[in-house]
Amino acid sequence: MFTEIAEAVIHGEVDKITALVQQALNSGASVHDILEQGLIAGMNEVGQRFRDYEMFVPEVLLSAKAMQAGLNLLKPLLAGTGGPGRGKVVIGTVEGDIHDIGKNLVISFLEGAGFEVIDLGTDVSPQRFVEAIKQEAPQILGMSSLLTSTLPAMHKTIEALIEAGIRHQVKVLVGGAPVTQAYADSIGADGYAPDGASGAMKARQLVGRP
Ligand code: B1M
Repeated sequence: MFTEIAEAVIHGEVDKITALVQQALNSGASVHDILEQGLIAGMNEVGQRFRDYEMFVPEVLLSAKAMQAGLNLLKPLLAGTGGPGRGKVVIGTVEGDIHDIGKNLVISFLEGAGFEVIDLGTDVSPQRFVEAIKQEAPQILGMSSLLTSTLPAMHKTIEALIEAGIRHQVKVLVGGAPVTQAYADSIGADGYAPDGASGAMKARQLVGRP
């Protein structure tokens, strides 16, 4: 069942994925297993094939669409651990980077944990982050980066917060495949999380409500 879901992601079968995920849920599979062993496993294989030049951008985009369709079905089920009122998170993918599937998954977990989330989308400049912090006054700023080449944009954004005199107003949480705890420490972020579930847990710790 999970292999079929992963295959549907790999082949970008948007219509099929909804039926398969629904079927898995009906049969009692856990959301965690559908995510990890189905959708994410499929996307990891896509990444491997992309790197090996066996898949190209148009096919990867279809896979991304299929993954998102599956995620949309799981999204309401990721809720339930938090209850409302944990605080506000402004989040975005950093400048130069248009990957958003991981960010969207993190958002689902944050919302599930009771956070209000303002999503700035992708390719978000440091200035845009600064403006959003001033406007929204969130407790947490979340940044996602999937490209090694856009990692420095996280650092630039933290520097922009310092320059604007608002660094102390928010806790900064960072994540994405090339991000590590050591990198997060080196740029002065307050937290790092390797995946969506731990992202929500970290966010709760950062606002002092674990
Ligand atoms: Co691109 N891409 N891509 N891509 N892509 C990667 C990231 C890559 C690893 C593929 C590879 O070479 N194997 C590689 C990056 C190498 C590197 O720099 N280290 C790469 C590249 C090179 C590129 C292009 C440069 C390719 C090109 O054009 N030559 C280009 C860059 C475009 C740009 O951004 N400027 C590009 C384009 C694309 C598509 C547009 C085709 C598409 C994106 C579609 C979309 O997002 N809407 C795409 C995709 C789909 C991928 C792969 C295959 C899948 C990414 C994904 O969605 N994973 C990816 C290979 C891979 O990761 N296996 C790849 C599933 C997702 C659930 O995981 O995003 O890691 P992830 O998110 C996780 C965690 O990282 C974490 O939690 C999430 C959930 O568990 N997390 C956070 C993420 N953000 C977080 C924030 C947090 C906390 C945790 O707190 C705030």
